[in-house]
Amino acid sequence: MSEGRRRSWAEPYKIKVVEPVRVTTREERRTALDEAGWNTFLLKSREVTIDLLTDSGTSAMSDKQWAGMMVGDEAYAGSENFYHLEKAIQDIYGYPFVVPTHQGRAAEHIISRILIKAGDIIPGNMYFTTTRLHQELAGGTFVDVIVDEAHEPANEYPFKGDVDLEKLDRVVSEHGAEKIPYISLATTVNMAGGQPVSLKNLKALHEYCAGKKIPIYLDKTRIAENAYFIQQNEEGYADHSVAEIVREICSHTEGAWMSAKKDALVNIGGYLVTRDEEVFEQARNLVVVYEGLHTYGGLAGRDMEAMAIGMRESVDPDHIRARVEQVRYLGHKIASEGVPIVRPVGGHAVFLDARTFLDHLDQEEFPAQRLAAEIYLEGGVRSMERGIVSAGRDPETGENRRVKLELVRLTIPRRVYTQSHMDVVAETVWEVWDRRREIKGLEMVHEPKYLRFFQARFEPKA
Ligand code: P71
Repeated sequence: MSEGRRRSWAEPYKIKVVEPVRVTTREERRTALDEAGWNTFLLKSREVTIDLLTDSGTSAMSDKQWAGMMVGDEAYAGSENFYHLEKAIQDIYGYPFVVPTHQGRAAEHIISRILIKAGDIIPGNMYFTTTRLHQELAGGTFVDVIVDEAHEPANEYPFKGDVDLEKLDRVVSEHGAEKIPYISLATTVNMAGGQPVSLKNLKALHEYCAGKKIPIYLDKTRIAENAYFIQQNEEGYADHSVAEIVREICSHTEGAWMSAKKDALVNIGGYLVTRDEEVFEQARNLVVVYEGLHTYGGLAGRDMEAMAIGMRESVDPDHIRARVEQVRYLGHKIASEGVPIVRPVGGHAVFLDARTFLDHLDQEEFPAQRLAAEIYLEGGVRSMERGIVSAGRDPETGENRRVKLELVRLTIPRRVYTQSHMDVVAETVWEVWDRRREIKGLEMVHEPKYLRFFQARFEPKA
C-alpha cells in the first residue's frame, strides 16, 4: 500500500546479532563440488556463501522467540510450553486437537498410517516428496489433481495451487469415494513453485468433498504465505487480514499437518492437528511409538515455546509482506535479464526453469541438477534441484518419472538475508545465463533407494 512516493518496503526489524559468512574462491568451490558429487545437498555449510538451499529451519528467530527458549519447561510430561503451543494453534488456526512432532514428515508419517489402507488413493494438488513417500509407505497411491496451469512455468495464473475439480471427480468416479481416505491439499504448493490455492477453489472443493464424505487434510507448512497471496490477488479479500484468511482456510479442512520449520519461524518442529477425536486418539497413541510423549513429540520444551511465538509472528502483516515481497524482488530482478523463471514468483522461492535455461540438454542429463551446481560454482550460492532427480522412480515401472517441471529452487530463509544478498544472487544467475551454451549434463553415479535427491552423486559429462 504505497503512500505518495513511498513504494518500497523495508525489512520490519533491526539486526541484533550477525553470523559471518565465508567467501570462497572458484577453485575451492570446484573442489567442493567434486567432493559433493555435484549435489548441493552434499556441500558443507562452510563452503557456501549465500545459502538458498531451503527455507526449512533456516529462518532467524526473533528476540521474543529467543527469550521463549529460556522459559523451556523440560518436564517429560505435561510441559507448560506444550499448553502454550496448543493454545497458539487453537487461537490462530482453530483446530481443537494437537499432537506435536519433531518435524513435518513425522506428522505425515502418523497421519498416513492412521488414515490410509493398502490400495487407497490419495488425490492432492501436486506431490511433495516426503508427503507422497509416507502415503506410499502406508500402502496408498498419490494422484495429482492440480490445475494444468501448475505444470506450465510461464503461465501467469495467480492460483496455480488450485485443485481441478473435474480431475478430482474423475478419480472419485473411477475408484469410489470409499477408496479415498482424504484429499491431501497443500497451501502454497512447493513443487509447483510456491503457488497458492484460492479460497474460491477451496470452498468449492470443501463443498464437493462434504457431498462425498471425504475429509480434507491440509499441509499448511506455508499457509501464511498463501493467505498473503489471497489478500493481494483474490477478489473480496483485500480488506481481510492475513490472520483472518489463515483461519478461514483452516475452517474448510478436517485437519492438517505442518512443518513449523517454515512459516512458523523455528529451526525445528512440527505437528498434526485434527477436529476428529477418533483420529486424535490414534495419533496421540502412535506419537509415543515414533516420536515421544504426546506433550512433546520429539521436541524440547523450549522448541515448543519458540514455535508458539513464531506462529503468532508468522501472521503479522509487516512480517509477511516483507517476506513475500523480498522473494518477488529477487524473482523480478533475475527475470529482468530474460532468465526463465516460474511465474508468478512464488511465496518462498524463485524457481528457475532449467528445462528452458539449458534447453540443449535432455532431461536424463539432469539439467536442473547441473544448473544448481553451476550457480554454486559461479558465486557460492547454494540452491536445490526440483526436477527429475527429486521426482524419483515410479515404484511400479522403475523408470525415472519424467516430470514436466525441471526446476532449480532459490529458496529464501525468513529474516536472514538482505536486499544486497538478493542483488548478488541475481548477478550470479546472470553470469551462468551468459555462459549457458557451454554447460553440459551430468551422469548419476550413485542412487539411493529413498528420496534419492538427498544423497545421489553425479559426475559432469565431458
Ligand atoms: C523444503 C523442505 C525440506 C525438504 C524436504 C524434502 C526434500 C528437500 C527438502 C519440507 C516440507 C514441505 C512441505 C510442503 C512437508 C515437508 C516436510 N520441505 N510439506 O522445502 O515443504 O517437512 O522437512 O519438517 O520434515 O526444503 P519437514
